[in-house]
Amino acid sequence: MKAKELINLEDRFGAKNYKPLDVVLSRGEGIWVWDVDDNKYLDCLSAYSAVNQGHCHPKIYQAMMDQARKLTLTSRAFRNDQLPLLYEELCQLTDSHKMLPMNSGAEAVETVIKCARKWGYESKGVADGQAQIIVCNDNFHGRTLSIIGFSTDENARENFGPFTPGFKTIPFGDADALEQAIGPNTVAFMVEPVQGEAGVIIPPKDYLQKVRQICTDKNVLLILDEIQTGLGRTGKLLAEEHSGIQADLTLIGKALSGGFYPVSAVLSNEAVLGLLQPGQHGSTFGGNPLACAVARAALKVLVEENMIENAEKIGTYFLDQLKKIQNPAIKEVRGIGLMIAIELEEGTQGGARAICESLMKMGILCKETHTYTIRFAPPLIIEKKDVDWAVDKIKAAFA
Ligand code: IF1
Repeated sequence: MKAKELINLEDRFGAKNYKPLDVVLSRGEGIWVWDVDDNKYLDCLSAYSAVNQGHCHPKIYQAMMDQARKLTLTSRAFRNDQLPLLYEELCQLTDSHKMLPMNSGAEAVETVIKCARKWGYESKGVADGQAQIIVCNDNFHGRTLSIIGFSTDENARENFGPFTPGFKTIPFGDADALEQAIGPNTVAFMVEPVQGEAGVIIPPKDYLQKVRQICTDKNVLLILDEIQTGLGRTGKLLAEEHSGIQADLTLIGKALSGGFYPVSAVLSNEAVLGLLQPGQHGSTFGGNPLACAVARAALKVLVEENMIENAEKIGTYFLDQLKKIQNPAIKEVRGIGLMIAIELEEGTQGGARAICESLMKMGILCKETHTYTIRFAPPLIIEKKDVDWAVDKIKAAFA
């Protein structure tokens, strides 16, 4: 079927909760994707960092096929032979004491909210129903009701209320604001190490260290949402490593499956996840053997094929090359690892969307965030020659 017909079907039968570029993809391999007319594109979005390992990685594919032939789903009413291995491998890799498997990122966030509240009541001694969690302005943690309830993006919230109480927002990157906001009922502070949706906003260098100290001093859990920043995207396995700290609870998702399957997880120290008792949380698909086999392979290739080191090295190179582009429309180029953004001057004709549209015509797929920011987040296996090719095109798109 031709692109136009497929787009028409989508417009007719689909909810319009997205405004995708009009490119209809049908195939992917590594850093490349192809549309239905066989045009080839460099993927500079990586499915919002879910395909860090590259499209259709053959080893993840093989693990998925092998497992799909044997056993896909048992429910957690029974045990399976993959989950314990994922537990062990992931906890060892991330230096965690325990993990809890879910499916989507938003589910991991919901899970951590439940766990943090439970810890607040049972360990910290907060009075029933009073637990408060502090989050940041311009946060992005997902789309469920409780999560959008503490979003500061009006478009994400409008007409979806009433919302879950118990959240307070403070400015991002401001450790003093955290210190002031913490009260006796505060159980946790949840933050993205680098804000993704907000436009790749990197906090001050000592921010996470300060935040860690404040949380420790005030007996408040530090929750890092590494669903986007984790698993190599910023040039470290977890972005917290840039600051030399450890969160009490860490959320990962997206690239945990290399894009094959929705898999997410809450990582924690013993104290928090250890509080959950049978019947208090779960999911039909969470921890299923297919998901676990896929996640095990996705983690293995990420480490064994040195994708994390590559993200650091090529990310630095990509950022340097982009910084060299001279154009009055460019306000700032910023990034960490392969999480990079170009912010345009306010009022630039057509905004970031126009640049994304031109880049698409030149064979690069990327996505604007807000009106004036373009994000570049290719799979972590991208090489220098591909970056050189891309930078030439990006230069041309600005010219
Ligand atoms: C969409 C952004 C990326 C996330 C963090 C939790 C979740 C996400 C830090 C929820 C999800 C996505 C979802 C996607 C757009 C996207 C995104 F632009 F909104 F910020 F990646 F850049 N925490 N991020 O970034 O995970 O439930 O989706 O699995 O279309 O909403 P999810």
